[in-house]
Amino acid sequence: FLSKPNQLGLVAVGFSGGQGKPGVESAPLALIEAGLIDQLRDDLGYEIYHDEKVHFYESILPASDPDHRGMKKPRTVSAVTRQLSQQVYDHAKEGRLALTLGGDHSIAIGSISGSAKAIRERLGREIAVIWVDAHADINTPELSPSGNIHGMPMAFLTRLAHEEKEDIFGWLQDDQIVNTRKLVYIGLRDVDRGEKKLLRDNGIKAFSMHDIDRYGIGRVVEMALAHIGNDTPIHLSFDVDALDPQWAPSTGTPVRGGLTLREGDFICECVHETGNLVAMDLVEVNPSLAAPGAAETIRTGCSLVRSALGDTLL
Ligand code: 6HN
Ligand code: MN
Ligand code: MN
Ligand code: MN
Repeated sequence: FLSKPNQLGLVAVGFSGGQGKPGVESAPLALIEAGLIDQLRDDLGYEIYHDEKVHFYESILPASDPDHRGMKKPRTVSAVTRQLSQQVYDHAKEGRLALTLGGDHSIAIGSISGSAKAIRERLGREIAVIWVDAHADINTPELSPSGNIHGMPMAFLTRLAHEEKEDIFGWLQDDQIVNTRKLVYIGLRDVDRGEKKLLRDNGIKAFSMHDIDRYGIGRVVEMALAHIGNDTPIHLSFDVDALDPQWAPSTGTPVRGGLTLREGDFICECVHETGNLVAMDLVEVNPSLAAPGAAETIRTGCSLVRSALGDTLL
């Protein structure tokens, strides 16, 4: 599905407004300083399209941003993701693989809406989303226990949550929306009550840590890929907290009992092997949390991205 399989469009998103803990905005620079871009260019042979900056979107942030339907910083997250949507769209429409380095997971509202629209226009196809996370991030504003929008992106992206106000995600158009049948989760272990009901009522496919223990990661990935179909463009949205805190301690909402580094890399490798990857997010690395583990978490993040882009296969 990539018309230029060798070209990678990178967007570095220094954004933390989808949750309350500062520090996650510094992850893109930390990943780049750890050598990620050089590795993708020199070791994996990608031609990298990058504007050489981390975006903080200062000039488009609203002056005042009161809560709305319980959401915290709704206009800020909306404005940033709307801009990011265009940035990812611009890469994906050129046939490049679009890599978004976050930032908290609210930014997936931008990256996924952008790739969904570009793939529809370029190929007339719906994308599938593989969401690897300890959390389902599909709370509607009313269901959310926290009001943090990083727990809501899949609700807005599937229209399970909808808001008319243009400046609070009302900008999301039909061609930017994801079909619930094309969404699959891997790694879940901390899903809110309301989210569980949403997943059940809408028949959304989800593989929890329990499923991974039962079937093994190999069969789980096989089943996940079978669910979306073997001829479907894939957007991989990878929250580093899917991994056990042992491998990724520096993240805002760590949950014990997660994936090993190898299981995480394995998921990414299998997605790469399909040849259908069109976009990836790597989010929720927060170097200022559990600071002694920050270097390890950054290394983990780099490893996941490299694996999804074709490293480690012989
Ligand atoms: N993430 N379900 C919780 C909430 O506040 O909605 C946690 C969300 C975590 C989000 O890790 O990207
Ligand atoms: Mn950039
Ligand atoms: Mn997440
Ligand atoms: Mn998470």
